[in-house]
Amino acid sequence: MATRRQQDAVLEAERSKTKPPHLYKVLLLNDDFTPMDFVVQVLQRFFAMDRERATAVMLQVHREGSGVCGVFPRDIAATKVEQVSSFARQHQHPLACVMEEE
Ligand code: TYC
Repeated sequence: MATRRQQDAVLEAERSKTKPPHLYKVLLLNDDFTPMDFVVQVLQRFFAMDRERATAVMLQVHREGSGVCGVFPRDIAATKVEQVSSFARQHQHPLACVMEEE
């Protein structure tokens, strides 16, 4: 039976091994062809933004060339990129979505 002190030592060793996950920004890139409305829909559907926030992010991408949709652990960021890219392809828009380590 481990003592309380031994249990604490094990917990401390476990705790110090736990590293925070690497985080990745998911970005949309501007292009001249994807309709503004479609980009707003994408931000609402895949990044759970309300219409106002989605419009602000879309306009930032339109004016500055790129914009952050969110920050996620690697697997979730990669899934968002795949979902957005596939949705854009299905609708035959050239909308580009990429991830970048923070
Ligand atoms: N520039 C596009 C237009 O004028 C709109 C747009 C915004 C496209 C954001 C892509 O990620 C994008 N229709």
